[in-house]
Amino acid sequence: MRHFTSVKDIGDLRAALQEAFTVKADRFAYQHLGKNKTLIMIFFNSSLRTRLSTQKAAMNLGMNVIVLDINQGAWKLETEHGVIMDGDKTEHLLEAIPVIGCYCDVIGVRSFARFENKTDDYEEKIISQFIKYSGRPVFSMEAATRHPLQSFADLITIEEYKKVERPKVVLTWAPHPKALPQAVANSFAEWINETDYDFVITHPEGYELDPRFVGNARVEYDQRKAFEGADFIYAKNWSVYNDPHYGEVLNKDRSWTVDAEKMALTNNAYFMHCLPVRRNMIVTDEVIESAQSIVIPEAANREISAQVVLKKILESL
Ligand code: AN0
Ligand code: CP
Repeated sequence: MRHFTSVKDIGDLRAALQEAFTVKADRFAYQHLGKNKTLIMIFFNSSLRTRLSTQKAAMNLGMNVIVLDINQGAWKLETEHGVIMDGDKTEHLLEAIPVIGCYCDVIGVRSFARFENKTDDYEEKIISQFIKYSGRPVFSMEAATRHPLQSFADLITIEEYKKVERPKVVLTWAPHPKALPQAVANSFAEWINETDYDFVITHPEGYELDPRFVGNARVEYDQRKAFEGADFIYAKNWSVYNDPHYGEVLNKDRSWTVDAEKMALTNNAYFMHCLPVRRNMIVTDEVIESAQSIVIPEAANREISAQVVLKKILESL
């Protein structure tokens, strides 16, 4: 595998999951792969889990790691082609990217949707330039439309916790005060659609996701109905996808918060969220603190998904 930006890059999903369990059982067995290899992680946005888990995964593989927060100490980057750079941007992405490529063997990029231009976001304008101009393998640490390292970790977690072969998995929208990307939800849908799980997406009207990601999932506008018999509840907020309200927050309706009364409708479902989570907006304290909440093991599996992806990239160098 050279680049990793979506589920299609991982190849056979069953085999990738098997590899995840092998890596998890002995995560220091592949130190030779990363010896004298350098990972540079570029962050255009904040992170706790992705930064720590990906660095840990790289160290498990024996790699050297450099982390750069573009907004803290680097030059302000121009990303548009053809502009006269007489404003506050000091350097162009078209120089910065190949320069970054000079100092490393693998590049991880976090660059969220900017909500300035839907086409730019959905064409993955930033990460695709890293792929084009860095000369290095590039992997997504959440780009504009997807967060594949998260979705892979989510799938590993579901496989670990599921009690039936084909669990009912429900992706539910939940309220949040600020506009968030669709990336986590898109990506979760894209990965779950590669399984044979019973997959339902529930959200208020107006929050329809891009049909390319919804795929064959059933969409149910009644959240309570969606929860009935669920084995996993995966909560996430996202802002509007459809025009003319792309990137907007239409409502912060707390009747969509995941609470104990709704969880009681499920088949004693596990509660999942990628984190960071706003308590008592997305989910009540009671649910996230309950025995059914698996948000911490889910976060722990980020180290494993990152290690499988880095291992596959290193094996291809
Ligand atoms: C980001 C998002 O929703 O895409 C990152 C989640 C992993 N969340 C926030 O910005 C709160
Ligand atoms: N889940 C996740 O990607 O968390 P961070 O934004 O903290 O990296």
